Amino acid sequence: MTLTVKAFIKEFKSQFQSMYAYSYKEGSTEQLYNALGLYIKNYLSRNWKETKEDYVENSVKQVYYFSMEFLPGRQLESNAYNLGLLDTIKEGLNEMGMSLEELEEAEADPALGNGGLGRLASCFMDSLASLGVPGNGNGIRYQYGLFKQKFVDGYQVELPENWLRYRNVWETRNDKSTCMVKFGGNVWLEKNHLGYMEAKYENTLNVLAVPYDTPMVGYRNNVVNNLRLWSAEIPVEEEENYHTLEATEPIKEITQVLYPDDSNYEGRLLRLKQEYFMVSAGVQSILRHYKKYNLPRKNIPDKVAIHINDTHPALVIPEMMRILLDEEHLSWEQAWEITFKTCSYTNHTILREALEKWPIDMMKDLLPRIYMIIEEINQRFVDTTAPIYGDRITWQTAILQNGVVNMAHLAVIGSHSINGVAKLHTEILMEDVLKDFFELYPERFNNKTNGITQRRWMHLANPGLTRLLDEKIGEEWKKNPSELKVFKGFEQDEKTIKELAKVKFENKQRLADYIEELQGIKVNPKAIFDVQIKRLHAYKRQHLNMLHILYRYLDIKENPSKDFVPRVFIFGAKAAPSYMYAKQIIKVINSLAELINNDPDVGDKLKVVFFENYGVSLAEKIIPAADISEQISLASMEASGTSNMKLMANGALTLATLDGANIEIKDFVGEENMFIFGLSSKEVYELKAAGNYNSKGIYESNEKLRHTLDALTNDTIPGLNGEGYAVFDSLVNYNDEYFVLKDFESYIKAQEKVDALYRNTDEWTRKSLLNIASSAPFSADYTIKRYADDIWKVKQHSEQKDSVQPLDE
Ligand code: GL4
Repeated sequence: MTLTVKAFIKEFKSQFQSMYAYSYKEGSTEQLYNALGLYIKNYLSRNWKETKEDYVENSVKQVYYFSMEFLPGRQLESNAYNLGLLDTIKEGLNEMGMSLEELEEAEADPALGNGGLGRLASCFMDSLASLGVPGNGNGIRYQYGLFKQKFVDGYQVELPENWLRYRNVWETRNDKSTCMVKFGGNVWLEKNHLGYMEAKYENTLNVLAVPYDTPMVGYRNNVVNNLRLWSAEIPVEEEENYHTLEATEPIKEITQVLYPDDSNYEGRLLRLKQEYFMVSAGVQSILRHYKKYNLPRKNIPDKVAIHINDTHPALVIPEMMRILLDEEHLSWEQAWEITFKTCSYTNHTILREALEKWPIDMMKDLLPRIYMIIEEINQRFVDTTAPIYGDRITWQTAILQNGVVNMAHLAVIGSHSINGVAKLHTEILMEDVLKDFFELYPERFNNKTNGITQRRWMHLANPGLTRLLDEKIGEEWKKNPSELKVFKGFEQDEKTIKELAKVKFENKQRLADYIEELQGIKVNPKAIFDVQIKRLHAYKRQHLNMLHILYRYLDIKENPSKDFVPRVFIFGAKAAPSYMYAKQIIKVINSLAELINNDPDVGDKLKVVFFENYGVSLAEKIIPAADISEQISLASMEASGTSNMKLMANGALTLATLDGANIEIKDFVGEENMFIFGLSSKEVYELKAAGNYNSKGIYESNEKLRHTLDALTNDTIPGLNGEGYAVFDSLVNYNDEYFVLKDFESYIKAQEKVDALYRNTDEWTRKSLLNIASSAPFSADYTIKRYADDIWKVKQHSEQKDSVQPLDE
């Protein structure tokens, strides 16, 4: 039944009144938002319930995506949209004198992740539901999300992100489904009266895991899947043992705060607690739910797939073994076969410093039973592998090495599938990072290039473009993104080109207004909007971008009469709080921005905008307005990237190294429709192997570069306190780990090509059109379809079964 505007108004008013006992006319924005959110949640609750029941009644196989991070973004508009209610609600609100945009600003943007990895998990949740794939998320309900970033004098300052301060209307606390998670103490095995070995525990810390469930709404298909986030509490029956507030700390802290770094592994006890807490609660609740299917335990892999999102949840493997051995009393061989067939693992990074390795002593103390099981997994692995492949490879691939538990090795040994997140990344895993494992288990390796949901990143973020596409190619692309290719047919259509340029201009105007409102900087919407939005990390090379800006600034100062194409450089980036170098780069960019934005000689030719607190909501504002997508990581370092896909889908032209998914972007849109520069991954490997890179030599021999670098240390940029020196030093005196200087020249040339092309608006827009039309392969719907078919073996289970056609690549 469709909802009418009239019915919506009536129901909304009564919803509001039942919550606050006064008229909506008196409500604050927060209250109105809460009422609307709960109204939508009530509306979808029937589908939510029926989806759950349907899965059990039909004994369908379900996938559980285990991830320490999710970045869902605001859910009001997206839920209303997927339910098909958006227009009705907008109209109804307008009639009552409100606007959806205004209410939406009251919604917290749950920052329960660091960046790409967490956002990918949420794009996947959206696609699972929209494809009608029975899929669940499993994660942590952090009380504090990723810190709120502020700039004070250009320096990053971190503030707590208390996203739960006001109520979270989307979640449902589910006290019926709690689990108990045990830490520490002593453990031993004992025969029970039935003759089974049983694990006995004493002096454990018992933590109650309470699930909070959030609906994941499919796109117009009546499917509502579940995202389950766990919160740590004191078990009710043990409350009397906790006399002081202080005594409750060890429990409360487990789900208090997200670790703010995804590029660097910290061997901290609390993080290990978080990982096991989430894993144990998740696996327990899955196996409990499986009992509803009334099937033998050996059939678990036919009904359950567990996905390990990076190594953080890799303890799923020993935890599942523990339950099957100690509680279900299966033999090791039976338990191992079930576990191995159930689990699959994605690697998301080749950064060595991000690969988790837990000290054995820490693991033993915190998780004694789990450690025993890991030891046995390791022993059995060594015993079977050594006679066939020899000692060297066995030693290199063992789980226990040099006093640590190597989590990637555990994940690989215990999973039937191992995948990377872009073609190049998977190749690097096979040839370098996990080379030995590729020799042992070639059949387990596969690639699954990342994807994004067009629903959030096009339909909702860019209504202007969406309208234009609907008008030109019909609405089919919304269900079948591959239909976007039809838009290519308009490449030579002058009218369409003009209309597309107009859409982009309006988006830029809107962002320009927002920038002025937020930062007081006036930017010219006719300038090139050049965007780099991602975590701040040396390998992503925001400092290469910065050097180009500095170079350009000096050029403007020295050649006042030269004809420059106006440019606005836009950054969004958080640095891990302990990552000093990244923070120094932020400070340099901010001080440079201050100088440039206030220099009357520069005017409209150049502006630099660094947004504070980059996150999903900001990305939705920036991406539709971008002309240039900066994807300039050192080749081989960025596993995939996903902002590259979002920006392309919104018509930005990609300025990139041949790294991560940039390579696939090139394959789909063609080299002539983007700007490629820099070393290839092969060249990077060769240069590293040769060991003769000499950044100082480049500095000394390249006049342009020297001039630019010197400006970091000669007081050209006011307000710096040594940060310019720090960057200079790392690049010139410490041999430039990420080959910034090596790629500088070719980056500058690529930037000149950008300027030249932008002078020809039609030609630029034509390329922009081709980018949009070629972006379909990056739909997360396709990515999820491939995971579902190849790895999880789960089927689309809804009326919309055939909604996703296979992609003809
Ligand atoms: C990341 C990669 O750095 C990024 O390239 C990739 O797109 C993302 C999702 O696969 O995963 N790995 C880690 S760790 N954090 C990321 O964002």
